[in-house]
Amino acid sequence: MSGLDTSSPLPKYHQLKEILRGMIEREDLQRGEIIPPERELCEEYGISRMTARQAIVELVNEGILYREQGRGTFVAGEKVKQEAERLASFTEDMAGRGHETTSSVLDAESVEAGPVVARLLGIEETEKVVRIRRVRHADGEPMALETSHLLHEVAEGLLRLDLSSRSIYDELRTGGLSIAWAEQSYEATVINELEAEHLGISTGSPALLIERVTHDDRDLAFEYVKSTYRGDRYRITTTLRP
Ligand code: 16G
Repeated sequence: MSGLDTSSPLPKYHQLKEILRGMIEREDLQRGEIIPPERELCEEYGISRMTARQAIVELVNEGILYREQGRGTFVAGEKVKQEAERLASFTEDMAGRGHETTSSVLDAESVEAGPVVARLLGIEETEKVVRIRRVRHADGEPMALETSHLLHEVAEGLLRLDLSSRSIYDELRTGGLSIAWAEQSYEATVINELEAEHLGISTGSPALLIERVTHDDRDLAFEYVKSTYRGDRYRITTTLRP
C-alpha cells in the first residue's frame, strides 16, 4: 500500500477512498473479501478514525463496499442488472444472469385491499386481495423485500403453495393467466429497520423502491407490487433509441 500525499490539496478521506478503490480494481482486495478494520487503516495511513470512517461510508453509499452488521465491511460483487424494458419475473430475471432464486416468505394471507391497493387494482376498498411478502434471494444472498397484492380470484390458489422455491408468475401462468404488460416506477429510498433486518444491511443504506402494476392480456390489473431492492447490489439499465 502506498501512503497518503500530505502535500495534496485533496482531503485525506478522499485519498483513502481512491487508495481502496485502486486496491479493488487491481484485485488486491477481491469481491466478497473483508477490508482491513478502521483501526488498521488509521495506523497504516496515519489518519483519524473519523477520516477512515468517512471514506468507508462513501464507498458503501456508492455500492463499492457493503457492511454486514457485526461482521465488518466487504468488497461488493458486481451489481445485478435488470433491463427495464422486459417484463420479467424475479425468477426469470435472475435465471437469465445465472443466479438461482429462493425466497423467504414472511407472510401470505388474504387481507382487505384498503384505499391504495383498491385504486391501483380498480376494486372496492373492502374487497379481499392476496398479500404476499417475500425476501428474494439470488444464490442465497438477500436482494429485495417484495410485497405483492394480487386479485383474490386470480391468486387465491397461491395461498396453498410453498412459495419459497416457486415463481408467482409461473404459477399464475400455469393457472391460465396471460401476463401482458406492466407499469413500473423507480424511486430512491433508504432501508428501514425491518428491511435492514431481512436484507442484512444497515438501516439507512441506499435502496431502490420499485412499484409495479401488472395487467393481463385483457388489460385487467391483477397485481400491485412494492419492492425495496438493495442499492448496493442492483442496477437498472435501459436501451434508448432515437
Ligand atoms: C419481480 C417483479 C414483481 C413480480 C415478481 C414475480 C420487479 C421490480 N418486480 O420481482 O412485480 O411480482 O417479479 O416474481 O421486477 P416470481 O415470479 O419470481 O415470484
